[in-house]
Amino acid sequence: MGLDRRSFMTAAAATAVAGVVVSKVSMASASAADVKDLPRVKQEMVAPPFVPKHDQVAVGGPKVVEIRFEIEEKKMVIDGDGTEIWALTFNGSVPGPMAIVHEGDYLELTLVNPESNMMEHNIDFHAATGALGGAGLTMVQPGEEVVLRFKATRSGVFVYHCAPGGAMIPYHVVHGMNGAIMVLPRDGLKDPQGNAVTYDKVFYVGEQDYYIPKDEDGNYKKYEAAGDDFGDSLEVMKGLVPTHVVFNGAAGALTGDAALKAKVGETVLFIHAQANRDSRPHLIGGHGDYVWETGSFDDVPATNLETWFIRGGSAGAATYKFHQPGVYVYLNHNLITAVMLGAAAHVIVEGEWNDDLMTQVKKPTAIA
Ligand SMILES: [Cu+2]
Repeated sequence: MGLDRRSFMTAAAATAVAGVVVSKVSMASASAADVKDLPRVKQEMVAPPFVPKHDQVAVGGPKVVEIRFEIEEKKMVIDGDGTEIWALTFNGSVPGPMAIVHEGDYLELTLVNPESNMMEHNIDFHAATGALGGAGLTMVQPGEEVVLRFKATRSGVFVYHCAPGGAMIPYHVVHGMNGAIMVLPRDGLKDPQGNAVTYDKVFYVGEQDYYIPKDEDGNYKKYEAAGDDFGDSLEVMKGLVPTHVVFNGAAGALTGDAALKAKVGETVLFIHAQANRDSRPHLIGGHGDYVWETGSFDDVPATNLETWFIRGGSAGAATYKFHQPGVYVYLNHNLITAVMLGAAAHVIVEGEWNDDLMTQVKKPTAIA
């Protein structure tokens, strides 16, 4: 059964992608010799909501930044009721890990599809130019690996996702196979007046919509292996109504013991990625001080936003300096999506309360 399933998954995707096969004839770049001379650094990937150590302002000239993604098809529980999905992941997390480079650097990815997987996969970097964002050059069968290098010519935060062709594209994306990278301007982020904007920490939030099939009794179905839900999933997906919309893989993944933590006076850069569906990030009790809503750091940031918009298939970034302690909720301000489907996180902020900014003048008492 395993082999049959694998050949079905492979054949379906191969047929769909046949029309967009990329010629490998002209791949030698004019600047290949120059790239060979650049310094190389390995960037260790960390699981979201955290991001790799990085310089906010580039030190030295362009580099080749090497990263490694190992594809993992794994069963994940996505809510408090034990609902399962056979997730398709980069490095085992939803979203996949964030790489950070500077404009002018090269990102060199080794994409590994272990023999134990069922399906073929690839990667489309929205930050990259050509070959379907790299998807045409990175298709790997189980048991294969591939190396792709692209030059980061545009600064901003950008989605990446698997795109193996046809219906497999949305299927893989709504099974978790997406993430974001950040390409910083070499001289760092700037406010509208051109002054430096710096941050103390980054929270990387990947919003994920899931479409879990139900049985005749209305219970979410469970499957034995990755890909077994293909037909059922497509039926739910076609309705465009997600059963779950969550941050970082599962409802509650960033609340309770896993809540994000900050201090009064700290500036946090929130990066919000949504590979498939529109979103409206909002920080209850706070604001977006500087917001690169479209994700482009080449654009002047918006300021003082209450809620911002993330187009499906993009990532955006916002800074906020915390002024008050307490528990903040960071959510999709479609409140049905946040409260009933799962798209909410908590930020626990420590520090001194400022009575001038807010005070409870009189506690609730009986109406006089
Ligand atoms: Cu995939």
